[in-house]
This record gives sequence, C-alpha cells and structure tokens, in this order.
Amino acid sequence: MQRLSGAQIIAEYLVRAGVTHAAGIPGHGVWTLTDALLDRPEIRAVQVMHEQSAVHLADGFYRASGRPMLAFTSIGPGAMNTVIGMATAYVDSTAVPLFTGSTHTYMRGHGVLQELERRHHADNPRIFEPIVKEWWQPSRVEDLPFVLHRAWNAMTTGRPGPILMDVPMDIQAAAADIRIPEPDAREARGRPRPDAAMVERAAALLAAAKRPVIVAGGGAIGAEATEELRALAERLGAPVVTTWNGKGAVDETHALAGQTIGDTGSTIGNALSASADVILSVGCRFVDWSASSWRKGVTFAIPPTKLIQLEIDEREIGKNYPVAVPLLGDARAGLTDLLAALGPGEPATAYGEEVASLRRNWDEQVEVKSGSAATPMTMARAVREIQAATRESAIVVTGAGLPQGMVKQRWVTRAPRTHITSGGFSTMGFTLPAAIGAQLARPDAQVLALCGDGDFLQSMQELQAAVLADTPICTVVLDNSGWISIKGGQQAHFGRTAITDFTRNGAPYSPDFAAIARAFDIHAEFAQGAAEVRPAVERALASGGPSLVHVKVDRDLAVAGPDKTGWWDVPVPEGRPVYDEQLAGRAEEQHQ
Ligand SMILES: Cc1ncc(C[n+]2csc(CCOP(=O)(O)OP(=O)(O)O)c2C)c(N)n1
Repeated sequence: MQRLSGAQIIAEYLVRAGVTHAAGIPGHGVWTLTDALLDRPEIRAVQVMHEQSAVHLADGFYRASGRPMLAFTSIGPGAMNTVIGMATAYVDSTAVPLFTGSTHTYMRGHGVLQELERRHHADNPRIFEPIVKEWWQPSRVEDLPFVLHRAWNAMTTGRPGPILMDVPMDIQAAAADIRIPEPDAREARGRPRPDAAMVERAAALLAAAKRPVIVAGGGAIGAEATEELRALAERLGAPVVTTWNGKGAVDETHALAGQTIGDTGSTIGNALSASADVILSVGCRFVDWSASSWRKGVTFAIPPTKLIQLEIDEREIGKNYPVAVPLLGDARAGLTDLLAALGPGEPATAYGEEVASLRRNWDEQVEVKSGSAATPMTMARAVREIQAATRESAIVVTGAGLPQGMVKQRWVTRAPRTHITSGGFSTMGFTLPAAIGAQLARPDAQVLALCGDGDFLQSMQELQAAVLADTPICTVVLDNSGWISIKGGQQAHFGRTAITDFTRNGAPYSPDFAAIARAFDIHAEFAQGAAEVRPAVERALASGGPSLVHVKVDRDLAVAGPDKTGWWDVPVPEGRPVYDEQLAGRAEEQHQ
C-alpha cells in the first residue's frame, strides 16, 4: 500500500503502462495532475497550442508506434477543444487516452467556472459519448485504480479506440492508501483466434480460388499482421489491395502489390478487387470511399465475389457486404491460422501476366501528372519530388483535401506505419500535429507533414509545438490558394463552384507561408518549379530542426487532384448536369 494523491495514482499507472509522452495544455482543472507529472521524469510533457492538437499528437504517436501517448486538458473549453481529435481517433480505431479535469465532486451542479451543468452536473463527458470506447468520471479517489485498468483494457484490446477519463479536481488532490494495479494483470492479452472450422472453410475457398484478392485495411497494420499478410499473399499468389488506412500493409513495390482502391485509388486495385472470385479482407470496414459507394462492379462485386472477412469487431462483419466465411478474431492470429491450414504449396491462380500488365497501365496513367513538366507544377509532380528527397523509411502524414488523396494514390509506401492519414474522418488540421506525434514516437525517422494550405491554416500554430518539442518534422504546404478538393467536387457535381477560392481583388491569394515559418524561427523555403522542390525539401530535412517548405501548385481542376478511379455517391438536386448520372449510379449500389 502507498499513500498517494489521485494525480499521483494516475501518474504511477501511466508509467507502469509504459506511457512515455503526454501532450496538452494545463489549466486549473488539471493543476494537480500536471504538478504530479513534474515528479515523473519517465513521462515527457509536450506543449501544444490547441487541445485538438494534443489528441492528434497522441493519435500520430500511436499510429507510428502502436504505443499510447497521453493527451490532457483542463476542464471545460480545453476539454471541448478535443472533440474532433477524439472523433478522428475513434473512427480510425486508434488508442488515445484523454484525461480532462472536472468539477469538484462537492460543487457539482452549482455551475463552477467552465462546468456544463444545466441538464446534468459536470456534464462535459456526454459530448464524447459517440466518439469514445468508454468514458469514466470517478467520484472517489479509491476508485481510480479500478477505472484506470478498466479504461486501459478497453482502449488497447480488441478493436482499439480512444477513452476519456474526466477526473474531478478534488479527486486528483485527495489522498488514499492505495495498491496500484499492474496493467499486465488487468489487460486482455493474447490474440483471439477465429473459429477453427471457419478457418478450414476459408482456407478451402482460398485454395480453390482462381482470382483471390486480399484487401488490407488499417486493422492489418494495427494488429502487426503485415508479415503474415505478405506470406499468405505469396502462398496464394493473391494480389493485395489497400484502403486508405491499409496503405503500407504491403510494400507497394512488391510484385503482388495491387495498390489502393476506391474513388481516388488506382485502376489496378479496383480492377483486381472488382473481378476477384474470392476476397479475403483483413481489418477493413468497406466504407464508401474505399468501396466506391458500394456501386457494383466499380471496386467490388460481392456477390458474386465470395467474401472471407477477417475482423476483430463483430459489428463490422456482414455490415456492408454479405460474407461467405466470417473470421471473427485478430488479424495476425487469423492469417497465421490460414497459413497453417493451407500448408505449403504453390500458387494456383489464373492471373498469369495480368497483374503486371494492369500495373504497367496504371504506372503509365500515373506518369501523366506525376511526370508532368508543366508550369505551374502539378501537385502530383510536387509529391513525387518531395518523396525523391526522402529516405525509403520516411513517414508521410496527411489530413484532408487533395494532398491526402494524392499521397494515397502516388506516394510509394514501403513499410507499415509510414503512411499516416486521418482516413475515416478526413480531418483538416490533423497533419501538422499528428506529424509531431509521429516524430516523438520515431525520433530517428524523417517525418513529413504534407498539408494543403487550408489544412495547414487550421493548425499552423503548432509550428510552435514543433519548436518547443524540438521535433525536426518537415511541413510541406502544397499551396493552391483555396479548398480546391471541394471546388473540384462542386464543379463535377454542380457545374459551378462556391466559396472555395481564396481571392483578394479578384486574384488568387495566399499568405507567405515561408515568412510565417520564419516568424517561428524555423528553416523555411519557397519552391515553385519542379526542379526547386527536391533540393528545398532536402535542405529542410538536413536543417536538423522543424522546417517548412512552401510549394506553389497548379489550381486548374483538370490537373489539380488525384485521378478519379471509382465512384462516389454525393446527392445533387434535380436539374444539375450530373443528376441523371448520379441516379443511374445509385441504382447499381449494393447497400442493404
Ligand atoms: C475540419 C474539416 N472541415 C471541413 C472539411 C471538408 N474539407 C475536406 S477537404 C477540404 C479542403 C482542403 O483544403 P486544402 O487543405 O487547402 O487542400 P486542397 O484540397 O485545396 O488541395 C475541406 C474544406 C474537412 N474534411 N475537415
């Protein structure tokens, strides 16, 4: 037994759970917690300039390493500022622990500074209800050890996700004689295996398949299943296609890499998955963006394709497509069992040269924009030049807009956890703070934040966080003076555009992003010709500290974005040019 304050109990538990970093903004609501962290050199405190960023930092840290990082805020507005970050983590199933300060238990309901109390006292956490796996608001200091191990268990096991711990100020301060639980003894360890009979059925189906395809989602990377995934793909001769969050599950230069799928995916990915006879999906949700709004034959045709769905969360099984064989369990364990059930053998597929030929066609298509020498430079060319300046192991982070799709489609990802994106929630403002988190998790890696100007302008204050934490991330602002992805969608769907250009006196307007960076006293560059980009990024990365490269890219919608490769259903009103086309497409969608 030890006599500890609530905050000391929390700090001790975090240390035992292996937490090494904490990001947040202190306030009176967490004075006791931040004071207790002072005594724990094991946990490095990182300052951010907005609490949403604290959660994005922790999220980026987790995506880059598989290890949770703490995010903390004061009571009230500080806590509320995290909502978008928590939703982003929840949708993409990443483990983020958020600790917020809360009203003193003996004053609950009286309306203390920053309390929401009109419907229910200390009511802030209910705002988080749809975006956390669990939330807790302990009422006694003695409850803390219990709620801590329950929260940690929920966050890290099964399908990971964020948790909220809303800790009243008096509970942080109160002391008790406590035994701190060992996280190891309270967490569900091990990997749940899918039912053995189902594994046999799945293996038989795969062994007989002539056109098997593996669809890897973020769950394949989260479960550290990529080695087994490659082994199974090679055993079967099955191409691997990836979703946004699955990018990196397979080395994209591998002969069986079928690249990405969906509306801004690849022609090879969509062709292979739409013509598969058997699909094995691994940790993927089949959302509209990667399944081309479920329009039959564009990315998938299930049925007639038979689906084997390997998935840790039973709620995802059969949700978007009917399954031939459900494999409820951990991705790595399931793939290991499938490999064992198949035994040694040679691929029996009927692809022949087809995968290589689809790949050649796709590479030729990519070359049009990525190899373009046009002025202004295409964003695709800029992305190619940026990658050329980096090591193979570099981590690239994106958040929303054209850079997110461009990187999905054209950045050649070699290893898991080196492509980080807010895929499911597609959150503007994610890129820069998530990159700082990734760099903290992987100090030796090159980390690049590839932002649109709109994305950057939502969280550019975090250049200060990068400076304070001395994280040598390289932020690249791909500047097209506007929210051009949205403009492109408006043009395609409505035939005209609204409220998307940044203009002043009728001309495109951009701030001087390099000057902004210099104001934060970091290395800054401006590049506008293709030949300028690579050396600018190389110099920025070599500067050894945080840096920013402002890159001007073409705004013309014909070349601005990634190639459209699939289908996306966004309703438009009657009378618009694409109204009939939209209805015709919708009639072919499979979502019952
Ligand atoms: C927080 C948030 N607000 C709005 C959106 C809708 N949205 C998606 S992309 C985008 C524009 C992104 O602009 P920018 O970062 O400049 O990239 P661009 O598409 O112009 O290249 C917007 C407004 C979003 N995804 N997230």
